[in-house]
Amino acid sequence: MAATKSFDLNQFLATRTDAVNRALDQFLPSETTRPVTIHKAMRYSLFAGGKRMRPALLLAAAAACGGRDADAMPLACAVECIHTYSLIHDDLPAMDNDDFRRGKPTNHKVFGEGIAVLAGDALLTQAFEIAAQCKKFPRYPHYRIISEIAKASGSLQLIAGQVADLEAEGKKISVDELKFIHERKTSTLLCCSVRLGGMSANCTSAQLRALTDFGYHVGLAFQVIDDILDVTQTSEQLGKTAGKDVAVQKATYPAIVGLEKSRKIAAQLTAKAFAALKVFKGRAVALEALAEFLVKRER
Ligand code: GRG
Repeated sequence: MAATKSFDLNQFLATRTDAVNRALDQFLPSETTRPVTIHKAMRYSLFAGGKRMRPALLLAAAAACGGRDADAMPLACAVECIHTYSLIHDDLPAMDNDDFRRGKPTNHKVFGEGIAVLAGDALLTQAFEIAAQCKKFPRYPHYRIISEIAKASGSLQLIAGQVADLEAEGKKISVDELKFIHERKTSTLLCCSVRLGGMSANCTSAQLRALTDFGYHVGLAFQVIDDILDVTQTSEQLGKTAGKDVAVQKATYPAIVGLEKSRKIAAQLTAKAFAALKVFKGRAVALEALAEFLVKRER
C-alpha cells in the first residue's frame, strides 16, 4: 500500500466528482424539459450526493492503463446512471421500502411510486444513450461496450443479485449463497466500471484480466463493508436508514459470521484486489488509493 502514500486521493475524488457532475448535467435533459416531472425526478436522485465511487474507479482504471478522463467520461456517467436507477428501484415499497437515501427522502417519497419507477427506467435507458456516445476504442468496438453494460445490469447479474436478495429475506442462507448475492448485486457493477475504464484506455487483454480480478474483489469487499456499516453507523452518518438489515432479517456477513470475522474478510478481499494490480507496476496508484479508502470508509 506504500505507493498510495504520496497520492492525493481527496484531490482526485474532488476533481473527478466535479467533472462527473458537470458531464452528467450536460448529458441529461434539463429540469425544464417536458415532461418536467420525470426529468426533475431523474436529476433529484442523480444529484442527491452519491459518493460517485463507480465513476471514480472507472476513471482511475483508465488512468492506470494510460487513458484520458475525457475518453472515459461518457462511460463513467453511464455507470452512475445505472447505479442510481438501481438505488431508486431498490428503495421502492415493493423492494427494500426505504424512506431515506443519499441523505434525502427517497425518490418515491418525493415524486410518488409511479414516477420513481419511471425515473429508474429512464436512467437505465439514459445510460445506454450516453455510453453510445463514447468514441471508438480500437480494441473495443461499441458493441463490446454496450454488451458489457447490458450484461452487468441484466437478469444474470445485477437483477439476479436483487432477486436472490429478495428471496433470501427472512431465511437462513449459507455464506456461499450470500456470496452469490454479493457478486451479482454489488460486485458486478463495480467490476464493470473498472473494466470499462480499461477499455476506454484501449487496454491490453492482460490489463483487462487484472482489472476484472481487482474489480471483483473490491466489489465483494465493498458489500461486506456496507453490511458492517449498516450495524455500526447511524442513519445520519450513512445518509440512509441504518440497522435496516437486522430489522428485516437480511442475510449479511455480520449476521452470519459476526462483525470481527466480517472485518477480516473485507481486509482479505481488499488484499486480493491489491495483488491484482501488480501488472500495472506502480501506475495504478489511484486504484490502490481507492481500494484502501473503500475498506476504511465510514459511509
Ligand atoms: C429492476 C425493479 C428492478 C430493480 C432493480 C438491481 C436493483 C434493483 C438493485 C440493486 C441492488 C443494490 C441496491 C445493491 C447494493 C449496492 C450498494 C452497496 C449500493 C450503495 O452504493 P454506494 O454506497 O451508494 O456507492 P452512493 O449513494 O454513495 O452512490
